[in-house]
Amino acid sequence: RAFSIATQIVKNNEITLLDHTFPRDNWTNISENIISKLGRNLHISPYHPLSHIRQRIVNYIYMQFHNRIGNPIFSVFDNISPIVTVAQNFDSLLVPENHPSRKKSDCYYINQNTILRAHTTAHQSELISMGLNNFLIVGDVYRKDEIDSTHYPVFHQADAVRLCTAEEVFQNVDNSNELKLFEHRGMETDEKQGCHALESVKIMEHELKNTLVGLAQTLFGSEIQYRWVQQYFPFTHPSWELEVYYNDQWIEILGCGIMRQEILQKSGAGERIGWAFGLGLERLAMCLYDIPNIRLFWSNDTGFLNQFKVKDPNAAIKYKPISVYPQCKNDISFWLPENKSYSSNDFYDLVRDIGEDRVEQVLLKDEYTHPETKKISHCYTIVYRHMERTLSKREVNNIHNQIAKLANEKLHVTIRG
Ligand code: FA5
Ligand code: MG
Repeated sequence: RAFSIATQIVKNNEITLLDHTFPRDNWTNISENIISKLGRNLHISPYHPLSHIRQRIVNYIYMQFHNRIGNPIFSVFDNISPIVTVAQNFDSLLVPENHPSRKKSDCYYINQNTILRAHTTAHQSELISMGLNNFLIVGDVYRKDEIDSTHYPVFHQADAVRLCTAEEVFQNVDNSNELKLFEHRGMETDEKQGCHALESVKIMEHELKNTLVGLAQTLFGSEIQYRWVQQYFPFTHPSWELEVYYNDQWIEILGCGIMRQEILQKSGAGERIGWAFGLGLERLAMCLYDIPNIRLFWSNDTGFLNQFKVKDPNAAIKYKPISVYPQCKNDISFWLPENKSYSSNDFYDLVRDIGEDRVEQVLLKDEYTHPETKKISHCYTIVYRHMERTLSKREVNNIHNQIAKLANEKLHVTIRG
């Protein structure tokens, strides 16, 4: 699997992340551990549970919003660098200068002007400035936070923005000419911003909430219990959080609201009204797959990853806890017999026979045909792990050698090297 590992080169007063070099200053507070997470891109790694969730959200939004000939109207951005300016992450979203979310103790600063985004909302105003009206942003976000089974300093979010003209907002209303998006000299209330006409806000709120309840039902089933909770965000008003009842508790899955008109105005879309939401992928995945600890998403352990190795992102998967004892991987390569049939399944059977439950996984790693002799070679990785104890290197080697010996005798393969 190819993923690029971020490199840190500490030279004088510089820091290099994802191939870009930044000056350090007294705001720099990014740690080695965080740096090692840059570029992992779990949300677009094939078969990763977070990637399945991303795909399900994208599919849902594509299905809900399409044009007359059925093409999706949302653009999806899932590969924007998490390195953003402080202006993108906060100022563009009207977060006040003294807001606690800006604190050094809450964010990872690269320097005073540059930060690892704390939410994918950081990109919304620049994408609006580019002329986009309907888009999704999915990516990794970074926050200094407690570390327990549901918190991790890196997690993943999906943000959506939808901007509508008056014609779009009132398209299903008869005699809609009297209805307006905006109101002059209006007052801000709990229900709306001063500049907005209540009728346009209510229609947008309705579409937003319907979309999100539909998403929750698509993921969790149509019987899922949910509730809306009033919330405050500097960049939306009114604002809400959606909570779902799962495993005997209410879980906050997302924040959303009617976008502050000032953001649209500054980004050249002042004639439209917009809604936005932001949700956490880990939280959804932990509920859907019964994943007990958020750290597992970062596991390279095939015992974890292989449980999600399905093509269909909608597949119902329930995670089965893997043994806590360490894995030991050992490769075996052999030439297949020339005049006899061979099937990998026979080999798997033989491995199971000898290794019993000390083998967790066997993977066909490589297949190769010799250009001249046309002989075929297979290479397998055997993953050893006992459920109740740590296997010694010697014990693993004994099993491995016996597998090689019996594969040669019974399957007529020729062990290489
Ligand atoms: C935000 O980040 C807003 N940007 C969301 C938003 C976007 C609101 C657009 C309005 C319009 P919040 O900090 O609540 O809000 O995080 C959003 C979601 O991310 C949460 O509902 C939760 O699902 C997830 N989340 C937040 N913190 C964590 C964490 N430490 N670990 C895992 N998931 C988290
Ligand atoms: Mg929240």
